[in-house]
Amino acid sequence: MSQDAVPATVVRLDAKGCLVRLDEPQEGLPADGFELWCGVRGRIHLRDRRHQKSPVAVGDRVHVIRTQEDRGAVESIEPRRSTLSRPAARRGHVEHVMAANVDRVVIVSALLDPPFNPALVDRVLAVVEFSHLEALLVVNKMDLGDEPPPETALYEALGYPVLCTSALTGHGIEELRAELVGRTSVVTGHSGVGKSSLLNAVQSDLGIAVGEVNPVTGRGTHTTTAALWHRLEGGGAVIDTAGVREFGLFGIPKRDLPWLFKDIALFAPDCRYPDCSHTHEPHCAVQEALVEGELPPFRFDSYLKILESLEEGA
Ligand SMILES: Nc1nc2c(ncn2[C@@H]2O[C@H](COP(=O)(O)OP(=O)(O)OP(=O)(O)O)[C@@H](O)[C@H]2O)c(=O)[nH]1
Ligand SMILES: [Mg+2]
Ligand SMILES: [Zn+2]
Repeated sequence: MSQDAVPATVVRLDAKGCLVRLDEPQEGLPADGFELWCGVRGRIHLRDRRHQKSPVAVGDRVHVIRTQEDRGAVESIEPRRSTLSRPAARRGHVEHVMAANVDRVVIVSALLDPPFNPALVDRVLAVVEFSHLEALLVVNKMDLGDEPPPETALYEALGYPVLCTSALTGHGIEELRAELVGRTSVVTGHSGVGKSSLLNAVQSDLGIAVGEVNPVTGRGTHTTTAALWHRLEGGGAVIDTAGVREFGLFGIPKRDLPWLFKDIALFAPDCRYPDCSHTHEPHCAVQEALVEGELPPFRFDSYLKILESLEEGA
């Protein structure tokens, strides 16, 4: 590493390169000396190019040098302590690291508009477990009804905290702020559930663009198009991401899946076959739990859908 390389965090990526936030300000740069657009040095580019969508990810800790007045270069990337990944669009074998060095994944749903979708929550939870991250479930738009969706009681029973919010009325925002400050979180969920609106409510100077929900399709309009890292007052950071249609699972072997569903993992040790897939085998404790009403059908449905989508031995 060259002598004058300075530490920074990657805050956004685009075709031109990456925008970093320097730990210490330097004269003549935007955002009071903190922001610098950087290219990525050739040898970093060559690193694992076949398997990674981009050599750097939002949230990466890097060292950069200033190559011009308003331009720099990423010299090195520190090892990541964690990642949230999904398969790259149209190239399923390539890893798209949505966020690096995060502690927690905030899974945002809406009570309505768009409707609550436990299948998406279950997919993200499986990735959270696989990646050894923490989860926080947020049900936003609580101003549109009285009761949270019934599934949330089950998630709480499994040990996943659930927070009900309204970015519109401010309900639950103080609690959300308390959950975010002091850690690094990445926020995910369908388009239009209010991810960006919630972050604006938590910290008014973020000024993130928000968009309408399409009244015909009931879906969001994909307003946030790329992941963006924001520093929080009081410490910590949050990465807002583009709304997902479906959350793909990257690098999860089929045989691991039952263990990523905390409730299925509870019954699975009592199955006759240690490699039971819980789909057709005799003496399957998971199937028995389903019949006895001890395992909610929606969770088993989510498990089956994911299992079908995972390639054998992938
Ligand atoms: N009624 C109600 N509407 C909300 C609430 N939060 C956000 N909205 C509205 O929902 C729409 C989508 O909000 P966004 O914050 O852009 O949603 P997003 O999840 O960031 O969407 P993408 O960036 O497309 O992924 C906007 O019209 C918001 O005003 C809420 O708590 N209640
Ligand atoms: Mg958004
Ligand atoms: Zn079984």
